[in-house]
Amino acid sequence: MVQPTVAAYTLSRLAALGIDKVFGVPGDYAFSVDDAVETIDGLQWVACANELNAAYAADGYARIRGAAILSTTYGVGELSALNGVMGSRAHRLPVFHIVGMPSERIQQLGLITHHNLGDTRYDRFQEISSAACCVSAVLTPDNCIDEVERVIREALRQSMPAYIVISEANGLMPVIGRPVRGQPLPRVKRQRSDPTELAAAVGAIAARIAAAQRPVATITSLAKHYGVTDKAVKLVAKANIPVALTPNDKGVLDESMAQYIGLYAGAASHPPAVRDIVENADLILDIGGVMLFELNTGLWSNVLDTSLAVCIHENRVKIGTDVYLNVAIDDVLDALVRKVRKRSIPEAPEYGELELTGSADDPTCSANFYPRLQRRLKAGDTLVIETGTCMTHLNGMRLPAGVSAEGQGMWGSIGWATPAAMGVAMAKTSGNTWLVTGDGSHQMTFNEIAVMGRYGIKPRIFVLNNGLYGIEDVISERGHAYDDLAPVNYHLVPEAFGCRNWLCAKVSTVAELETVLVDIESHDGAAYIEVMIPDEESQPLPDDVIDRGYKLRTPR
Ligand SMILES: Cc1ncc(C[n+]2csc(CCOP(=O)(O)OP(=O)(O)O)c2C)c(N)n1
Ligand SMILES: [Mg+2]
Repeated sequence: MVQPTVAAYTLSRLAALGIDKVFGVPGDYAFSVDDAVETIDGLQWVACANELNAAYAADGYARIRGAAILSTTYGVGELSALNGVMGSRAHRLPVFHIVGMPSERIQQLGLITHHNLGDTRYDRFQEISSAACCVSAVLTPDNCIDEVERVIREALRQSMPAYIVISEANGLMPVIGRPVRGQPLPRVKRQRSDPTELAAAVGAIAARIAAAQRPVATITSLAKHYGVTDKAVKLVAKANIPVALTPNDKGVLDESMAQYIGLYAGAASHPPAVRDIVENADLILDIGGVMLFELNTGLWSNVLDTSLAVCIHENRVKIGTDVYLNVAIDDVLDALVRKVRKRSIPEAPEYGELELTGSADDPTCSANFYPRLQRRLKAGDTLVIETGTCMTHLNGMRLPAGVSAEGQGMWGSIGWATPAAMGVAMAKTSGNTWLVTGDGSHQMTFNEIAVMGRYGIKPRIFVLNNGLYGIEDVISERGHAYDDLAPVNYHLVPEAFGCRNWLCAKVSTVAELETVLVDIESHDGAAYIEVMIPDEESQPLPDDVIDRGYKLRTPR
């Protein structure tokens, strides 16, 4: 058998996980990788508009498929991708970032090359790029097979990005040793448990569940990215424990499930009764590890007694001051599903569809847009939510049965959602991808629309045009010129970017919005709708909230 090259082997080993796209921008140092993609069956290159977009797209893809490949070139390429990869780290997504670098021959000869700082130090970007990853490796023909196994194992074990460096010369050389075949991701066991710790942890959790009078559970996006949402859902459904999600975890479960009660975010919970249920619970079963950052807790207004929490992390369980180590989350959940008994479930607070407001001639605004959007989402669809005003509306909105959502609340890098929606749409095998984004976020990365058009994907995109960095205007007091945006005619963008058969429209009234929502249903192609939102909607928060949350009086 002919041995594959280092580049081809690495890619095919990653493809064996079930990855079928490489998001990237080519570069001369990365040609061995770029060329190899074309030789691997089932792997398609997606030529992104820039490396940051490619990283965001890979992030979106990994949310659906469980892992993704990102390919950039040395220095200029990898550094442009860094914000996106760091976001994948914050949101616990295994994105394999493969970077091409100058050949070892150039390095050994001490030659000076481009994309460097005019000296002969070649490894300085490795320190920077690897900071966004949990594992990294510089591949050679001799170490390739072992290192690729180590990198995959660790990225999956920690559910975080990995940084893989392949030089132009080494990328073209055959690997030495016996190639590993690999398994599709759902069949990979990410962590193994210590049996004694596992039995002790499961026994302790089961006892806490059995003793609780008012338990509540939460399932986080880590559970989803670890591929164990089904097990977590089975557990809370079997034990009949009410489940709340925090904003950062929006979309991880089917919100039509009987046990779902709504969004918990301290004083910003929705419906508001969720706050009482969570804060009066005598057991908080935290599956995945909730993040208590300010945007997830209504500006730290949460009042949670963490001694009542049972936290099931990917490889440890924390119950009050007891910590159980080396207990894999899938093993813990499987064992608990077998052990728990059904209990009666308290009545859930009222949490249904948003009220339909507005009549035909009314100008479009948030109050009449979101209820109409909610009624159009169907089972199997994914809603991609950008950071900004729309996130506050969409997080509180109950998703219809079978609809999932993706957001980036924790890292919150605006511009993420547009390329991420592309990655989501490319990863999904059925159902529609809906994107809701503010104009300020969208203008950062909207050149990815051209890439969507080129590859023929069919997202349904809503750009909310208020001419403002609205949410910043709200939290910084209104009227600062730095929050104003250029007056872009967004609905003309797909045409300019060469997208064919896209349904494009600008809607300013409720009647126009309703017409376009109907038209989208029967249109076999992408849709791109610019929805005008009055800037007066963005009213500043009370001064004391601004001060407490964002200015001088943040908590010490
Ligand atoms: C990369 C990045 N730069 C800046 C910010 C700060 N920021 C957060 S939200 C926001 C404004 C979003 O405006 P837009 O997308 O128009 O949404 P709106 O609130 O107006 O609906 C800004 C600038 C950020 N989160 N990420
Ligand atoms: Mg805006």
